[in-house]
Amino acid sequence: MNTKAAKMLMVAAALAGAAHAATLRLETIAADPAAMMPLHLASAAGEAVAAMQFDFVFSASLFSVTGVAAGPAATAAGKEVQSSVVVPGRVRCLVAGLNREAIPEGVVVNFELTVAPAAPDGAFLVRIENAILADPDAGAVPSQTVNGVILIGPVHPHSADTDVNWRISLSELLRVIQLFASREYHCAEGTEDGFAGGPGPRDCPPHDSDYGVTQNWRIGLSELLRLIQFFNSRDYHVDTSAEDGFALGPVPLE
Ligand SMILES: [Ca+2]
Ligand SMILES: [Ca+2]
Repeated sequence: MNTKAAKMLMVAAALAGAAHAATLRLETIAADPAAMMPLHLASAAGEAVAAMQFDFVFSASLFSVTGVAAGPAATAAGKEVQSSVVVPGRVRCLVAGLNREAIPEGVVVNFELTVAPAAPDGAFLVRIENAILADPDAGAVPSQTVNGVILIGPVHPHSADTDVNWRISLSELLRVIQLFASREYHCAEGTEDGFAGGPGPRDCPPHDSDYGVTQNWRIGLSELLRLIQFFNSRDYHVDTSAEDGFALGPVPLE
């Protein structure tokens, strides 16, 4: 390897390391008509986070935040949460304390949300923006964020999306190809998606890749091709007007 290539590799390694020092992650939760959205902190080994500031962003026409409370991870480190509404749909939060304690991994903040009475059924994005994380010496800790999704009404993530990240991964696609190849499938508690190949009980809602007029406890070729579209499009979202209940593209804010 020449020196230039080695240098580039070192820079790439440093960037890769820095990009994942800490993660702030929201969840996919159902709201009917209120819900608690937890914000999780996960840190790379040895990376201490002593304080943080961020904006919690959501659609002001769909939701209101009725409470912002410190989670167990913040409380364990003696931190308090202060919040203020910057504009409707944007709550700025500060998690800090008069100490140098590192916040352990876990739930840092719980957001109490209420759904507006006129909100339509669907799945809608909530996210963290402008995150600033600090170590005990007030040095910046690089962070990444994972969006949350709030489900309103009888909607759900696609059966194939077993890790519920609103993307169909290769392994999730391969799982459905397995069901496709086994000709028919049935309900099976305890499996990754609640189904198994072959004949058996059909006492659960069918797989989302088996839908519409071709809902027959078999994954057909056109049904499989639909999932391959989702796999190729990076992400998918709920679309209550679509035949299978889903569409290509990211989860909308409203
Ligand atoms: Ca997934
Ligand atoms: Ca079918």
